[in-house]
Amino acid sequence: MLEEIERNEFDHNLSLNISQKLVRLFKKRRTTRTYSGEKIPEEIIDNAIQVAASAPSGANKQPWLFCKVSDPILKNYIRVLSEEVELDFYKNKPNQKWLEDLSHLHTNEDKSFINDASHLIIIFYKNIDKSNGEVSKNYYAKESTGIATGMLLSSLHLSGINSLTYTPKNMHYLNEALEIDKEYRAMMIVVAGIAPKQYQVPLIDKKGFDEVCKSFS
Ligand code: IYR
Repeated sequence: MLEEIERNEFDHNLSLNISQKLVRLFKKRRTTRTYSGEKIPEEIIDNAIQVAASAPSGANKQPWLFCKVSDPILKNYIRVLSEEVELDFYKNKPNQKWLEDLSHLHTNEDKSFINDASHLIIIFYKNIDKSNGEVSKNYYAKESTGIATGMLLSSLHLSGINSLTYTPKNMHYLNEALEIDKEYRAMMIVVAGIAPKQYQVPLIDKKGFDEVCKSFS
């Protein structure tokens, strides 16, 4: 399929065929919260990051930074810090409504997936760039980085890698753990790895096409 796309000419039937295949493939993507410990080749992660970094961005400022972590000691350190934040979220300062909304996912403060996943890809963005002695603004930095994150997830999925978009409520600790300048804000931890063979995803529904699309043709 990818070889055909590379031809770069619009062909009605080919495009239709590919778009149908993509619907089938993307409907199969499910968030994975348990990992087998299997290592993913570094090049697959690097390629997914290259796909993400090709995303469009406001004024082409490319406001993102992708930190990939596979070192077990650093992953464990990030797990310990993440679980502190999650303990506040679930136990010490709970927001009952939020917890109710999450209950069907059976999540809790245990973040063992951080150890078991092959890689963490920690995504940062910055609104202001002060790197060349000048101050320049990054337009739509968060939106642009959101687009890049979607492309990263798509690339991982099409490469056969399972993933999780992990968003602890407060992510400042990631700057400290990775020694990343404070002008960068952490947006998300993309957890990437391989699910255990018997892994069962929670039963969830996606909205129907007519609920998410209004047509004005
Ligand atoms: N960060 C917590 C809670 C959580 C929040 C949302 I929004 C989710 O979609 C899932 C979980 C956790 O990861 O457990």
